[in-house]
Amino acid sequence: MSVKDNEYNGVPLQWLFGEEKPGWRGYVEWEKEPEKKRVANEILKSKTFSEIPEFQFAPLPKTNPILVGHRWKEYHEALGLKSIVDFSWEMVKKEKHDMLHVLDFPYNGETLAKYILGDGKITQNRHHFVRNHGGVPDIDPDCFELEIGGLVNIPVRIPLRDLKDPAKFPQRSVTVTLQCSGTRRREQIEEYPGDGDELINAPWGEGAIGTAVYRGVPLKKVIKIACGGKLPECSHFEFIGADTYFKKKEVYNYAVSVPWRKVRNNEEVLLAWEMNGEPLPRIHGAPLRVVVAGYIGARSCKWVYRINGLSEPSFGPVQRQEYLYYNQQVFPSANNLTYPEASYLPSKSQIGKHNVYISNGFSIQAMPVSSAIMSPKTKDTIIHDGKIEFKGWAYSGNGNWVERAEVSPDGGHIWYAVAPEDMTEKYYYAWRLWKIEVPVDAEGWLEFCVRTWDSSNNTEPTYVRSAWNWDLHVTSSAHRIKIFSVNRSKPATAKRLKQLEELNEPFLPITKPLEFTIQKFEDYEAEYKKYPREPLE
Ligand SMILES: Nc1nc2c(c(=O)[nH]1)N[C@H]1C(S)=C(S)[C@@H](COP(=O)(O)O)O[C@H]1N2
Ligand SMILES: [Mo]
Repeated sequence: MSVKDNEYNGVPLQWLFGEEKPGWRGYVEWEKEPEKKRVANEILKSKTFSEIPEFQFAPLPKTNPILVGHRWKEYHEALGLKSIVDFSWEMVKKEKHDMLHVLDFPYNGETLAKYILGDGKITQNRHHFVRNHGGVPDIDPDCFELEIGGLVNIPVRIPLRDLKDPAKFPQRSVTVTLQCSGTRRREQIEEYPGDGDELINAPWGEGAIGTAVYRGVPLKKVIKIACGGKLPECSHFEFIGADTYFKKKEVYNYAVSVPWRKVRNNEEVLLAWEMNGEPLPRIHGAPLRVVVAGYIGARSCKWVYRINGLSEPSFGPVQRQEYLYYNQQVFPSANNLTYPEASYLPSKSQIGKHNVYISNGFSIQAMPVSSAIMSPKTKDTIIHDGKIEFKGWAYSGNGNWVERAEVSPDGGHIWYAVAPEDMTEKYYYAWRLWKIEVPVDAEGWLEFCVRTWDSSNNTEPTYVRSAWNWDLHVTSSAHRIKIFSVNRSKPATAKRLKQLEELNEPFLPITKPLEFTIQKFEDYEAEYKKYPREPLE
């Protein structure tokens, strides 16, 4: 083999991995082209790439983008696909506004707290979070067709205009919260760095969640009307995206699957081309994406161009090797077994991250109940009059709706429930935004947390560690913040603030020492006489 820049055995890379079909830029077919895949893997394995930056033991940089995706850019460049990298960033600039860029490529961006709260129950498209594992393909909707095959009665190709024709397929709009299962992963990283495989690209805070009204056709109807139904042995539907996915220096198309039981529910699995009444943005999967209501975001495949009926879950690494929920500590019964004799049964696996097998994790499909405080922010100083207002989101997956959100002023013993009128309306598949004023007496650093109850009476674990897992997914423990309370309803505090104002001395930041003497000597002496420091004898 000879690999030179832009050439493999003398063949230009653009011939090997160039435009697949007219109007389909940035899409390379890997799953149906084993030879192409083999060549790409050979090229990738022959090269060295930038190290992944270490940020887990150190705090995350305060830059925006927080992280720069050198490695994924280099993977694309090695295959002559740099134009995908450039196009993807162009789409960020064109379709997104004022995001927290967690990683520039593959692009991962969080919605800022001010928009989660300010946009209301529906997040504006330009503010909605984005989670990409690769580049953004550039597919002309007029050239687009969806292929459906595998275990269905009639394999078909459906042009987008037919799919969008209401005379052919009935349409539906559904209000759906998409949440990345990595949301709030940062809390796990900060406390227990070094675990998890996938988090290097997405050290999410609380903003990897958003709600939109998607319009499209239920997948169930398409299978029934166009394919004449599924075959009896078909139990999963696989979705394949046009983007390129890299795993351990091998290429794939993004592939995931959901069970037929899920698809059977018309409003739960939609093939969507519209988001909040506008054409689906490219960065969110145009021309066509899957929206799986109530499941982790990862199943809502963007740029979907092929759907396969299968007798078991997809073999795509996203489905089989990632988005798994591992044991925290497991039975040490297999300590004396060595690889490859070690049993892969979870009950025989060993303690420690380094001993884990992929087979130890179960696949995360439905989202659990979770919530976050979006205002105030941790480490804020709040000057108040005996009450502090908190605002945030609360969501539960699997068609469970949010019944109640509660804020605790003492780390999780006492809970104040949000009044029903202070929550946005209930939806089966969407969050509720909430606000509450909590009475606060004490001053100084206080810890507050939120938890939510859903319609199945599920609630959240109290501490991060209670639900910590090796893959750092589903951080669903009560979200905690520390704030510095300054209670102006206390006469002494009101007086001190007034005094500072008169002296033109700023109170913030609280780390700044006061300039003036805090007690007059005469007052101190009078107090001292009343309550002497020393014993009488
Ligand atoms: N084709 C494809 N689909 C994808 C992804 C991807 O990288 N490629 N990311 C998934 C993940 S992990 C999430 S959380 C959601 C995010 O959807 P959004 O970017 O529209 O918010 O898309 C999912 N669908
Ligand atoms: Mo995700």
